[in-house]
Parts: sequence; structure tokens; C-alpha cells
Amino acid sequence: MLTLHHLENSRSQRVLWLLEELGLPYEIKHYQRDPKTQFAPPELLAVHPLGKSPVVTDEGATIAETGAIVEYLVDKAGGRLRPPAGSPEKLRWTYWMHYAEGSAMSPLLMRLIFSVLPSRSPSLVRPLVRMISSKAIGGYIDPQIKTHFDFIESELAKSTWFAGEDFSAADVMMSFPLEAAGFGAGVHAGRPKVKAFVERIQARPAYKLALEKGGPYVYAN
Ligand SMILES: N[C@@H](CCC(=O)N[C@@H](CS)C(=O)NCC(=O)O)C(=O)O
Repeated sequence: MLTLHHLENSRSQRVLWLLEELGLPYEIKHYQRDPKTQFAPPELLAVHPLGKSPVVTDEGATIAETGAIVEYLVDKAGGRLRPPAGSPEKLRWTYWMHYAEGSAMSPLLMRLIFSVLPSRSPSLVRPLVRMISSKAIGGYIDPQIKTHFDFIESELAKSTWFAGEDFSAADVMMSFPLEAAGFGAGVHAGRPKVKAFVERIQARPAYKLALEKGGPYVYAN
């Protein structure tokens, strides 16, 4: 049986959602974050050397990295939620499949790190760290996030879903940066297409079922 190694409040939620969309049989192994550090527990290191989630184990194979997992599941489901090879939609699908982790997540992750850095620094240097963090966020990170999300907003004005008029696995990949950006960086305000996309995915029955099964997922709020 395919097993999803699922960390609470993480990117793994979208894999769970995809499994529900595709109707594939699976079981979930749940992992909790360390309440103090928010890191994944050491048990995940026994599944994959990076100790991160999502990871899927199936038929003797261990598959890590969300994009690789998504492609594996789409193949397993006979190519569902992937546009036909050679179509313009397939080209867009491939772009967004890579863009989600390769481009969109980097500034969001940097923002998260610089936001928590002051509170995790020794009190003696905290004012200095706060100043540096605020300069990094205001001077570089937020402008990067704006560039990316203005681009995403304009792309979502062209079609209902990322790869075209049909819902696809590329939308599942893109769900995490869009949800995470609404949570921390507040990018939904003034971007109606991004906001509507998030509302549309969260209304899907498979998404709701995956939320019930996955446990805590702060980004759905
Ligand atoms: N690019 C990887 C990122 C994996 C990743 O960083 N996962 C996070 C969860 S959102 C994690 O496991 N964090 C816990 C930790 O680093 O200890 C993917 O998409 O699978």
C-alpha cells in the first residue's frame, strides 16, 4: 500500500489532496513538528536522509520532493490531471509544476526566516538583528514577492486554472505557495484572481476530505 509520510502544517497537505483527487488507495503516517523549533521529528530521517515531508513510499521505492511525488502519482493514475503530451496546456503545466518550488517558494521562505530571526536571537543582539531583518524584508524580499505575485495574478487572468481551462496537478503544486503567501505575506489583498483561486481550491470536495484526514494545516485559514 502506498504510504504518505505526512508532516502536520506542511507542503505534504497538497499531496494528500492530490491522492484524494486521483482516488488512489493510500495510507497516512502522521508526524508532528517539534513545538519549540517547528522542525520535523527525527523519525522522518529514517524514511529519507533529508528528514523532510512529503515523502511517499510505494512498492519498495521512496519518493521525495513534492514535484517528483506529484508526477509519480499522476503516472500511477494513468496520466489524469495532466494535459495531453504536445499540447500548449502541457507546456504550461510543466512550467507551473517547476515554478511552485523552484521560484515561488524562495522569497516566501526567506521572509519566514527573517521574520522569526529577531525573536530567536540572543537579547543582546536582538535590536541589531531586527534592524537587519527589517531591511532584508523591506528592501529585497517583499519587492520579490510583489513581482512574483503580480505575475501570478496576471497569469490567472488568462485562464481559470494554471495550465488552462481544466483543473490539473499544476494547480495542486501551486496551491501551497498561494496559501502560504496569504498566511504570512498577506498577498491576497488587491489580487482578486489569486484570492479566488485559493477559495476555489478550498471548496473542492477532495480538498476538504484531505483536510479532515491530514490534521493541522494553518494555511487553509
Ligand atoms: N522542496 C521540498 C521541500 C520539503 C520541505 O522543506 N518540507 C518541509 C515542510 S513544508 C519540512 O519538512 N520541514 C521540516 C524541517 O525542515 O525540519 C518539497 O517540495 O518537497
